[in-house]
Amino acid sequence: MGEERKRYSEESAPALTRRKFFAGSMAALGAVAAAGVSGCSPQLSETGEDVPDQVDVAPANVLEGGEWKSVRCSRCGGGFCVNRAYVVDGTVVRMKTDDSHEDSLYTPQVRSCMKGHLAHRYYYAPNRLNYPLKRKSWQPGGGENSHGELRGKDEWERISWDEALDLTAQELRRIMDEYGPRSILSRAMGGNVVAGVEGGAASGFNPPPLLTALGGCISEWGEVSAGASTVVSTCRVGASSPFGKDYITRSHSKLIVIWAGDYAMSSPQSDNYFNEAKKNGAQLVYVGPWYNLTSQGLADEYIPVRPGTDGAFMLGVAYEIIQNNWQDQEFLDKYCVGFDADHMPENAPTGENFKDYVLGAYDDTPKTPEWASEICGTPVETIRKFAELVSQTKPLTISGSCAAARTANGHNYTEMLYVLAWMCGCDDFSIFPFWGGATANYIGFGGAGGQKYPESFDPTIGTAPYGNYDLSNALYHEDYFYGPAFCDTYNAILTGKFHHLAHGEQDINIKAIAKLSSNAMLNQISGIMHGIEAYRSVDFVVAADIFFTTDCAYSDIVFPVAAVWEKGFGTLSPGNNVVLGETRLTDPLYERKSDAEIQVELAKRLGLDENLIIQMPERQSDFNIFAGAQALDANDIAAGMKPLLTITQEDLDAFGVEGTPQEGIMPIGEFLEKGIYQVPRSEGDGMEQAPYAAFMEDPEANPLPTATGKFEIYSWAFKEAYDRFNLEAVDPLPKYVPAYDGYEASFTDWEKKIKGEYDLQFVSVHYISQAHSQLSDLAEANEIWPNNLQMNPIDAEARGLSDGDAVLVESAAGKIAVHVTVTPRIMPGVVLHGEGNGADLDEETGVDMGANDNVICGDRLMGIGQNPWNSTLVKVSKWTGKPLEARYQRPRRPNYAEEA
Ligand SMILES: Nc1nc2c(c(=O)[nH]1)N[C@H]1C(S)=C(S)[C@@H](COP(=O)(O)OP(=O)(O)OC[C@H]3O[C@@H](n4cnc5c(=O)[nH]c(N)nc54)[C@H](O)[C@@H]3O)O[C@H]1N2
Ligand SMILES: Nc1nc2c(c(=O)[nH]1)N[C@H]1C(S)=C(S)[C@@H](COP(=O)(O)OP(=O)(O)OC[C@H]3O[C@@H](n4cnc5c(=O)[nH]c(N)nc54)[C@H](O)[C@@H]3O)O[C@H]1N2
Ligand code: SF4
Ligand SMILES: [Mo]
Repeated sequence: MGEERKRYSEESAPALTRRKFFAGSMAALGAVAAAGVSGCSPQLSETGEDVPDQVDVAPANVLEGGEWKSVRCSRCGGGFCVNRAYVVDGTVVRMKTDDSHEDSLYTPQVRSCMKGHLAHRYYYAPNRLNYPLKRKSWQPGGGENSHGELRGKDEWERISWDEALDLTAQELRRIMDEYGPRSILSRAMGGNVVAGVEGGAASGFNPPPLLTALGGCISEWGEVSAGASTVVSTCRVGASSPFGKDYITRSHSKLIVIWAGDYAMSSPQSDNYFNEAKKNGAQLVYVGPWYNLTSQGLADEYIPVRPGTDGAFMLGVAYEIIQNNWQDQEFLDKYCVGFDADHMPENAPTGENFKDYVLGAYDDTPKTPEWASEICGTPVETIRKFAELVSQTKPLTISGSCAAARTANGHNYTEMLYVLAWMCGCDDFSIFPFWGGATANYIGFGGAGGQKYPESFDPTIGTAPYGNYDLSNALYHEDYFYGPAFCDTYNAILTGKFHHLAHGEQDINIKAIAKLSSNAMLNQISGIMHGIEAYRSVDFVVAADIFFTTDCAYSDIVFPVAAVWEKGFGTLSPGNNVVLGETRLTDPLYERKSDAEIQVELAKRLGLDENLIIQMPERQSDFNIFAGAQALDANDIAAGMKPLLTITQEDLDAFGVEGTPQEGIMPIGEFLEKGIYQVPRSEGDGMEQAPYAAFMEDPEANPLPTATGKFEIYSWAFKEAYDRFNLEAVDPLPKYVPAYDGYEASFTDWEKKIKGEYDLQFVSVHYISQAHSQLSDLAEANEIWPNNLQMNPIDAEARGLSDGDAVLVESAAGKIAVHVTVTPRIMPGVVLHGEGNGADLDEETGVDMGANDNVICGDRLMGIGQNPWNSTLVKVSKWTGKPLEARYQRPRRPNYAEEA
């Protein structure tokens, strides 16, 4: 047995006895062992006492007795990738990725990354939740009974499903009757919830149907992935998340500027397209504080810019362009409003124009490269050279990510990125974390499952038919966004006051927190220390998850959830020009139940009509989504969208579902085997995406959906939209404002450059070995890519730190302990760490030994309710506490006796 294997099995051992690990599939193991799959001689005794510690070690050439099934990974949202699982009697023993065809630019293989390949390790990890749990000191009834102060410290006990469901139903009913729907908080943030909870009962911001059926609840609003960018984009561009041109068009760009995003880490498939452009001779420039994987792999030039100062950098570039008259004046005159005095929109109450702002007419501060350099840290010469390059090279692609908008002043990065593009005559700009290019519109998103959600009964909590999510135009509606913003929630719980989107401060009285079929909220939203205090103050906290996450650790009742592989018929998801599908691979192991089942069981106990939760078996509604999928047929583009799948009566009978046979592009059997449908592309195939083509052709006849119908450099609509939040004053022009907790704030004396206590800027990134909190406990991923704090040698030396040292990182919000990597790849004055680690608070010292970024990134309410993660100031010193292990060396497990 090799070293690595030994370590894995040792690590797995304490959580569950290995006898229990595969208790649900002993038959499968028998088959595996008999087939001689076990390359590592597992000892399977008659009694099953000592089963193989892992069965997925078989060399490919001895795989027998099972079949390859296509699954799909959407864990990180950074791609939707093809995974293939070798399944022996319901047990996945090995994984590979898309090998259904030759790889090419036009029909790329949709390969999964390391995290996708580790899906079986993840789903079979010994620290999965298997049984319902109760926190020992908690009793229903509220007040003293709850012993809320012990959340996160208490012991756990394994309880029966009946007990867990009865207790939860009883407590939710009591709180609803005593305090009403505004006392129950449903926590969800949409976004990546899609990664895990498909086929379940609810997703997105929508509260779980159970709570709506019970009478309603409070839910949160705000921004996660997109930072402060959506409202800017809607008002200035006319699209909430502008996508640029498609990847084939982009492969012919001469200059590609990648702003912030790290596609190699967070959207691996995008790298393909950029590589292709490079082969065609494109020059690639990367802009950001970290010489990250994408810049290492692709960039011809790396431009360092401090976090939160991109707006200043771009204003310096704009100044240089204007001074040299390099701007594309024709583009600006024809398609934009507000660039100069001659092209102002009709409604421009301040009367100021962009050009004069840049030249310093309104504030006596010309935005020269020298002015910018002092703020953004980029050498003046680099700013000048970049100005010439970006304005003089066509075709130009500007591919931004919202990481730089996940800042306190993130709107300014976003708006300046657009203005810079327009000054350069560029209509291929995007600002979205993934895909580095347009998602194609030649794929349908699957039919409706057929489940309907209950109406909200209580008019005081919003008028949306269900839930509250309507961000489609990124202009918030007060009726939908009636609860606190993410960064206001803990404050709301602790003070009884919250900031209502439209009506300012209001009263609130949260007594219960429910995390059902939703995200890892306590772990993933800013301000965990504040959050823990808030969680400890309420009567009841319930969480349902597949792992024992931070939310579970601070709950009273925990439900073990069946993962995507273990439930329903399967799942279907659209990717970048592909549709991916998978079917259920295994039955739920142990006592796990699906999210929907849990809510149905609770509904029964609450005397609610279970039809309010689901109207048909999950298997049927999942299948309906497959049956309703549509796509463009590459052989018959003129026909438009067609049903994707051919389904026969025999198929319906074999799957045990109801439906009508239909003619589609490919047989369902073939689709499920390959796991993928792609529209094959070719050069000049007429399927190119150019989001503004009609507008570019004739801007008067085809206006944009902005207030003026044009790209808005001056945008009064933007100012008005921001004003509605009542959190931050903005200008109709893209004026630079230093970020709260940004670079400027790290000084007590800016003129003399005297630093304050928190002297380093902290950046929180999406790390390669983790999908947010998922996989952060998995050794296989984290040993390859340790999630260390990145620090420049200049800063390390000043603090007496060496590579590999353990350090203490402190902000005004909290403290974490973590190991440091000393590297010139990060700018001096900036430190960077991967988000998502499970918090692991040492109660004595108040230090999070799990190194969760949200312990140090505080819950500051600003802008449009974005989490301003990348505007955080910290200080770093050598760790002097007890020896520090990395997060994955201490997988999270509830402490309870195995036997109920
Ligand atoms: N500091 C910092 N924090 C951040 C960010 C950052 O940059 N810095 N990024 C933010 C961004 S952009 C995002 S999108 C969010 C993502 O935040 P989340 O979406 O909360 O992230 P995940 O950790 O992927 O959470 C998925 C949760 O669902 C669970 N799960 C998986 N399958 C199922 C299922 O079938 N049922 C149930 N009930 N649970 C399931 C997983 O175990 C996990 O707890 O994080 C945000 N948080
Ligand atoms: N491996 C992995 N991939 C993921 C995810 C994951 O959890 N793990 N999550 C997915 C999700 S939900 C999202 S939203 C996306 C996010 O994907 P991205 O938007 O790419 O987000 P990050 O990785 O946080 O940041 C990318 C880069 O932005 C830089 N950056 C940070 N702040 C600034 C700034 O102020 N200015 C500039 N110029 N650069 C800055 C960082 O140095 C980093 O290299 O990733 C998706 N893909
Ligand atoms: S983790 Fe993200 S990039 Fe990796 S396989 Fe899954 S969806 Fe694809
Ligand atoms: Mo995200």
